[in-house]
Amino acid sequence: ENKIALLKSALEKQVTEKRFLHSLGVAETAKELAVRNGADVKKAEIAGLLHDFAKNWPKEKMIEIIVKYQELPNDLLEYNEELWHGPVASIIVREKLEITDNDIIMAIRYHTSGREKMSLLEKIVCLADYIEPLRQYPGVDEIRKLAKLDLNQALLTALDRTITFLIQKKSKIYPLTFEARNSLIDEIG
Ligand code: DGI
Ligand code: FE
Ligand code: FE
Ligand code: FE
Repeated sequence: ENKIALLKSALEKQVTEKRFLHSLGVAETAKELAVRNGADVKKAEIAGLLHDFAKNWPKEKMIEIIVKYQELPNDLLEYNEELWHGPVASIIVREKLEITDNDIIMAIRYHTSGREKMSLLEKIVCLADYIEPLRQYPGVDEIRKLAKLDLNQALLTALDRTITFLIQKKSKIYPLTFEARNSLIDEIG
């Protein structure tokens, strides 16, 4: 409805065309996953739509927000800058777009890193980001298939892929990503 339309036009001004189309895909996919897994469909749509709101921001502007808001861990700055835009967006949507729902804010905040004991909405947004229709990488179709069967298994496979990819690149890995993975394995049992 109207609120979503307003959020879409706000997003369109912040990100590239490509990133905007990706965000629309994540919103749609998050809605589908919410229906299938019994989550709040409206919250999934809003979090999916806004998850990459700060993706195209300059590095300096992101650092400013991370330093200013103590609720964001400063240790983020010691890791890949790809990890910064979710935490930054989680602050900006609250301050500038009046998103007050904490489930939405946390799903945006942790969409890249994941974390221990992720909420259902956090899992949905994180997974939707991996499998929205415009995403292409080796193995994406397997994760899309798994997502129709088992949210936790699909997300575990997606995190495995990211961790493997980071190891191959000799990159550092943010500890929350390991915690997300360990925690999913415990949940799957
Ligand atoms: O913003 P998107 O491109 O849609 O996707 P994203 O927010 O999941 O960010 C993806 C990139 O972040 C991904 O290609 C891997 C990179 N990255 C760098 N360090 C880490 C990391 N991802 C995780 N999960 N953990 C890291 O430590
Ligand atoms: Fe992202
Ligand atoms: Fe801080
Ligand atoms: Fe994304």
